[in-house]
Amino acid sequence: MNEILLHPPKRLYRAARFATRPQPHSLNIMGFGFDGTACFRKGTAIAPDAIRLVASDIESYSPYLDLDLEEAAPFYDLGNLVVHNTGDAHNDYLAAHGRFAKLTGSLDFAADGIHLLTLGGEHSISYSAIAAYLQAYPDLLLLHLDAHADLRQEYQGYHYSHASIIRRCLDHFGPGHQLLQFGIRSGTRDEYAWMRGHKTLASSLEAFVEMIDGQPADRPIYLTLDLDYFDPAYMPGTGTPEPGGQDFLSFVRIVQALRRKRLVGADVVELSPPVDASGNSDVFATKVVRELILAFQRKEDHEQ
Ligand SMILES: [Mn+2]
Repeated sequence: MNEILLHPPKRLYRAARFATRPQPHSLNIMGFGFDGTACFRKGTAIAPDAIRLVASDIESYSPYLDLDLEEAAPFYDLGNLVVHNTGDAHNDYLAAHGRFAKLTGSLDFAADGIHLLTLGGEHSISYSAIAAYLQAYPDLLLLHLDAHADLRQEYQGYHYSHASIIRRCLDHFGPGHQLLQFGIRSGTRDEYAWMRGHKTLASSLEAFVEMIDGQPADRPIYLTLDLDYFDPAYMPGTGTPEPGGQDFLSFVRIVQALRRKRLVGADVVELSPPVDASGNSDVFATKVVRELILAFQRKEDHEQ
């Protein structure tokens, strides 16, 4: 009997079509609600369905991009990867990662034009998709928006921890791969020394957007977005909030720059709906996801 890899969502993402495996030359949304290594405040496991629920109620039109989900190129909702949170975080993650690999293993991400937008879950889930993209694209640019450097070798005994996700991705880096980070405002002295040494951390929004603008138009870009990139004043519903963060309009600037480039994959992680009982964080995160879905609609040179 074939193992069940995905559960259909209770409700489809607004305007999306249902599919049971990633569709070529299209954007595919998939929930990955693993939160086993979360150390402080859990709850990200239910974020994918919380975002789908809010997406039904907010505007489908983005005034920032002048695009509407209802008029966008067809995109798909694959539902949620089967995840068990038994308390044995290491093996739970490896099992879920194995299901992701089974789901995507036969696909050629580059040749088939597989565009994945993964909704976490805690940040460790990003590893599954990023490792696949690094393998598919030897010149991938990895953009990392986060409050935390996530460069630890391991954290609290976990090799695949939310606090070591970028380190795990670096394990797969080849000579053509590149990491650029923005929003980081928390880490160890060693992590900061590494970022300075490798010049991965942009010093300002303007510098970060310039770095995107300066990329070749056909270079594949993957964006991993930990929602604690945003200031907790706007986005309190995350496990590890950090003051001094960015606002929504900073993200709009980044998305506008990305639309002129070649975004091939992305993930949005660390929304924890139970942490913010007002529900405002769910709405904020869903607006972020809307902009990101629309960012996959590439802006051609002839468009103003
Ligand atoms: Mn973080």
